[in-house]
Amino acid sequence: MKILVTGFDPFGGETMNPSIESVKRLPDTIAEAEIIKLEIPTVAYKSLSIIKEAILQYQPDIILSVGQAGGRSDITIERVGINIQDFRIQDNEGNQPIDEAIFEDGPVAYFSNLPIKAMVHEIQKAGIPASISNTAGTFVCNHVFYGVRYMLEQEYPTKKSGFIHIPYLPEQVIHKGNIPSMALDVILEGLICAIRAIVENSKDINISCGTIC
Ligand code: PCA
Repeated sequence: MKILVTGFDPFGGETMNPSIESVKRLPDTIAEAEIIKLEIPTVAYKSLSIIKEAILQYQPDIILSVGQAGGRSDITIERVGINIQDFRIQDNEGNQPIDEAIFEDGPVAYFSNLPIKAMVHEIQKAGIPASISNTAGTFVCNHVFYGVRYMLEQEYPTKKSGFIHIPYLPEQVIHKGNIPSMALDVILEGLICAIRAIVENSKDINISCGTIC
């Protein structure tokens, strides 16, 4: 099995992005799956073209994207990407779409087709906080999550994809006040657990990770 794992470059005035920092430190093999690591720009559509080129080049079975969710306290496995872009800030090339569809002819949303509950469970088993998130936001992470699902549904229906958001690194929050962070080693271990769960669970497990408002 081949898994393409993507991480973003820094955005929004940050000098680092924990997603590419952790992705580039992943081992080359996890649970016998080959791990291909790719940096993508925090830029609408360009990020998707770069992922598409990598799919053509490496033919991965699974595409897992990782992004920074500053302010979240745990590793969150995203359940759903929505067909909207409503950027609160400009992306790294100055794009700021407001209430525009990502793909006009796409459905309103796509669910992840990775075993999201098994991923949460495996991370928690390692003593690392993790949960399901029901929103990937409306910025470039949601754009990539939705856009990759759209591409796979159209062109590679046997391939699977999903998205993980991770907290800030400790060094990013020194001057931010009361904002949570997670050490790089812990994030890295969490990602390895999530990828192991993907390899070992072709179907998801049946546990509740739901929320009541
Ligand atoms: N986080 C942003 C985009 C890039 C990243 O790492 C987001 O959550 O949309």
